[in-house]
Amino acid sequence: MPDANVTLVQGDITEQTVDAVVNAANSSLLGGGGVDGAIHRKGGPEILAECRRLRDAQYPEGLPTGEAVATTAGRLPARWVIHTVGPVWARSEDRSELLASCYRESLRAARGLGARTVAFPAISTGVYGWPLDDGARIAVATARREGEGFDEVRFVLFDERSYGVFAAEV
Ligand code: AR6
Repeated sequence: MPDANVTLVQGDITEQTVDAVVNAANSSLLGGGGVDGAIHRKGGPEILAECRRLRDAQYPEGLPTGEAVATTAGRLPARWVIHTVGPVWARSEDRSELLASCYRESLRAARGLGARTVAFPAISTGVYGWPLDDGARIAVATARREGEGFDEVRFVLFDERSYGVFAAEV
């Protein structure tokens, strides 16, 4: 089976000209720091308004960890933002399947929208504390396995260190 076209860039997820960018959100869908803060700041209030509507209509208890849902991308150069909730890292419990699920469900949502190109940040590796090397391994393996049919599945790494760790997996 041919691998998906998995690529890497060092940069800012909010500047990617792709069909869909993925947001490392939290279950409230109401914004936060890191990638989430940057996406809402640059994308403008339309994204938050749609998140609120989705939350009220479909996720009154919040979006569960490992699931994904799409909104407009507002003023970002992408067409859609796909919000997914990564697991918080825990030493006592293996939550790898939930992290893989974020990538898989985001790609499924992207496919449903007709997206051909998708950009991901390194989900859970910031505020949620996931070790970067393990997060990179799960991210790349899942994108390869689940990304068939996309023109490009791009990982966008904010700094040189995370770029280097992902590069070792690709
Ligand atoms: N573009 C690309 N990558 C970025 C950017 C950016 N603009 N900003 C940070 N990163 P995080 P999480 C990297 O914390 O760990 C929020 O408050 C960052 O260096 O954004 O899934 C949410 O609301 C790190 O490697 O996401 C949640 O509460 C990676 O993106 C919580 O944080 C992910 O870091 C989610 O935590």
